[in-house]
Amino acid sequence: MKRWRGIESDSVECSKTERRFLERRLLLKGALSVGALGLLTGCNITNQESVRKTLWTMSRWNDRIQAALFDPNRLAPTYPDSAITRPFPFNAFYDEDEAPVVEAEPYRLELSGLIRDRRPWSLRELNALPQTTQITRHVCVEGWSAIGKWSGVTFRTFLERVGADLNAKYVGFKCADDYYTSIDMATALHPQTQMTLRYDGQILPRSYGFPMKLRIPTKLGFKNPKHIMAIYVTNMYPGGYWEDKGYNWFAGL
Ligand SMILES: Nc1nc2c(c(=O)[nH]1)N[C@H]1C(S)=C(S)[C@@H](COP(=O)(O)O)O[C@H]1N2
Ligand SMILES: [Mo]
Repeated sequence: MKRWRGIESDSVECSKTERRFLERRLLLKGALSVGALGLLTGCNITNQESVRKTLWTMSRWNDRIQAALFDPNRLAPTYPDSAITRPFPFNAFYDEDEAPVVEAEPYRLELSGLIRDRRPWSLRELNALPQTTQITRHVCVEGWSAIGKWSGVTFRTFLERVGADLNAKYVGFKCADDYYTSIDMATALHPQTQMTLRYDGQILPRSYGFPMKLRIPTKLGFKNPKHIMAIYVTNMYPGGYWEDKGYNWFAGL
């Protein structure tokens, strides 16, 4: 309990409503286990900055535990064509008509960081790589899920092809909107992690991430970046759009 003294010493009681709100937020964001939450229910915590720091540290620790538990060979369930959700829901931090417009030409996927061959890739070159298809379930933290059919290049194939350092810790993504996210290398190399170029047999529609998105059926929806413009490999924690606002970074299913 010693570690908590710093927080308790300069804090005051909070109201039942505040406590409920905090507990809900923490559970929603998966930042805390129920056991750890118990430590907070006395709620001597209104020193926002130290609470924020403590939760951040715990969340990063939680990420490491989740990463250690991740089984690189366990496959997400797949479904028949008949199970596909139609129409497939759109989601972003803006309305559908505001989705970015990216032109197929002169699109070039940029590569940087711990990658041997960092030359940019055109859509035509990406389409020339071996393609795979998956019908899997997309799960959004906002409380919906849907089954979709995505085709593209197995991400591992691409990473090997460009000579990415497969021992590096993270792969980061920058999108055509202000979105960005990052994943652990084990997930990047998972056999179902896909650089997606097609949705349901069509060229990936604008709403669903044209010209290219990452489909990761082992992670929550917000870890599936759409409209990817740049990919980098790094050992420095890159964070993400929602992750930097407090969502759990690993966000595995
Ligand atoms: N570039 C970008 N990628 C994004 C998002 C976004 O706002 N911008 N939202 C994420 C979230 S929260 C979800 S649930 C899925 C939604 O993908 P969909 O529109 O194909 O259903 O995209 C993810 N990837
Ligand atoms: Mo989401």
